[in-house]
Amino acid sequence: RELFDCIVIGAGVQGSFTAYSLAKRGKRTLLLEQFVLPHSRGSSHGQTRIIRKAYVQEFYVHMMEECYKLWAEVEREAGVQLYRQTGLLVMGPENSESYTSVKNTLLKCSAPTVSLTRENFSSHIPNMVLSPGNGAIVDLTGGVLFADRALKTAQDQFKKYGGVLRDQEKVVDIKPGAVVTVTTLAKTYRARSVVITAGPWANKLLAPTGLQLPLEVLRINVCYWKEKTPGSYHVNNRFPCFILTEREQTDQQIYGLPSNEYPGLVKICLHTGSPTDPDHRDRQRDRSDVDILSRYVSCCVPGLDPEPAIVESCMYTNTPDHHFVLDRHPQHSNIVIGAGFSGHGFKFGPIIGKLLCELSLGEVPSFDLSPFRIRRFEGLSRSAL
Ligand code: PYC
Repeated sequence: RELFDCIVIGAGVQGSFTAYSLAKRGKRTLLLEQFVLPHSRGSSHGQTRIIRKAYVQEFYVHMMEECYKLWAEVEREAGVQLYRQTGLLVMGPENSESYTSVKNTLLKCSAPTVSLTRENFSSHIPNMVLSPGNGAIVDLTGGVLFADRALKTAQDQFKKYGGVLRDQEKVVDIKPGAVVTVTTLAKTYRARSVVITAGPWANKLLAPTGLQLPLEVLRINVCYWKEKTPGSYHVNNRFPCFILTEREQTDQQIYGLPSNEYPGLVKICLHTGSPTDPDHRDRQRDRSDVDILSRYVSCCVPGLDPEPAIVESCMYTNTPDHHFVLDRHPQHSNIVIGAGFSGHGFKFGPIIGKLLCELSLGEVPSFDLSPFRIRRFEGLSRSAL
């Protein structure tokens, strides 16, 4: 039976970019996906995502500095546009930790920004209201990633580099060893290393390897709101992406993107949801976030109808600290795990792919991965989370 250098399990954005990085480096790589591609059953579907440098932690800003270059490299290589710069408007209570930390980190990292005042806010952002007591700063590097197109591009480039992509092949067993054996519902494969990038299914796949991570899977309501005047929030009208760092003294964030995928509809969502099982996502029907969003839209985005026109769903896989897991398996160093992207991983796809590729080849990773180690969860019991 053929021996692969690496098998990547899960063809979402992180797995697809990992497989792409491996194949680009000439490694014999198999990318496995449980569903028929493309699909909307995981966390990588939809036409758009936000890309930004605006973060509290400097390490994310530094990763994004490299990642913008990698996105541009993929765009050049494939001859497609994946990123559109719109700016990212960051708003939050002026003296709150959440807002001031993002602002200070942007300034400390010399990211290009424009600070807005209450006086000039509406001349820059005509169709939004800055809540009383809130500050506003624009991360000029922020913008929209064309998500579906990015995912397909990573997979197409992977195949161009000689990679093998098999969809509709659910993995049912992983046997660790110097050569790892991966069994799907269709076949058994062997590889020198395995990368698990299975999103909400990570713990189900890790079970046979004796590891469980403290991951919480949430179902997210992805809400689209109708413009009262067509085009007023369109990307061509220079409406930016935005993030509200906290809402009414809760740590809940709200984010929005200019209208793009559905003509006349703007995506505005709460950056959280309700616990779910990824195999039965649609049994979770909590819509309390929609009420919170309706109130926000009616007061702060007055050019939109305050009832969502479309509600789709997606999933987040959260770690307790909302930082990613990018590490080797503690007992089996040739099994590498990329998990827990906690609803903010898409924009990092190309750099995460590069790092997971380096880990799977036994190399020293090109970024300090200490914030992303599995060891940080020691002492946390999974049931307590
Ligand atoms: O990381 O910017 C982000 C984001 C926005 C919505 C979900 N994630």
